[in-house]
Amino acid sequence: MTGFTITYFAVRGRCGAMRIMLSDQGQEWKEVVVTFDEWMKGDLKKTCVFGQLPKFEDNGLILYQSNAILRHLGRKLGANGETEREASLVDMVAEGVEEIRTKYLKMIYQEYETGKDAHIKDLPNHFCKFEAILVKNQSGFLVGNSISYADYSLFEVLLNHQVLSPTCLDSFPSLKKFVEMMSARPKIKTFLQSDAYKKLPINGNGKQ
Ligand SMILES: N[C@@H](CCC(=O)N[C@@H](CS)C(=O)NCC(=O)O)C(=O)O
Repeated sequence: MTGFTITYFAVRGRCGAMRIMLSDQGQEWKEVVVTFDEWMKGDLKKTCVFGQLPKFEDNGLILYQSNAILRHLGRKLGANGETEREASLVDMVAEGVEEIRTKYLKMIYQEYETGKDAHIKDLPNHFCKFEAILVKNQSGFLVGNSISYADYSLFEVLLNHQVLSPTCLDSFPSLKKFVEMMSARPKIKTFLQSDAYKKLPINGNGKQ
């Protein structure tokens, strides 16, 4: 077994994509769950490089920043494009995914009541870019012919958006197919049906 440990709150949040990725890649990992009360004591926060979680440990290497963790796993597990050129493209599309995630999280945590409708209305402006990437690439993945950390990241963002707005992918057949394809990967299917996944809320404030 590898020595992966995720330290995080009892939510999917910023660990959603990495857990899906680890599952699909057949990896095992340990979870250290931090309660709100524990976090508020401040001792753990002080030890975190950026004062936030998740914290990820890989055999003595300690990482913060969820996207750096995804990239680390991409490189380590061979889900980072098949060439240096593809790796750069994977980083590019992953940054595009991060723009949607950041916007989503801002809406969820800061303006759910006032900003939800506008967020949903604006989704096509973002989704059309990923639809075009998938149409152009043809393999079903965002870059090249193999799965990358960017695919897991996009998949997780789309799953969350389907909860927010169940019809949000209706005008995007390739994105819809992408979600179906990712959901049908046997290890992802098992993980999404597991209690470990289902018991966790998507976000820390109960909004989704
Ligand atoms: N850019 C960071 C953001 C991490 C982040 O926002 N962490 C939140 C939980 S999702 C946190 O630790 N909140 C508690 C705090 O800031 O005190 C990442 O991607 O890992």
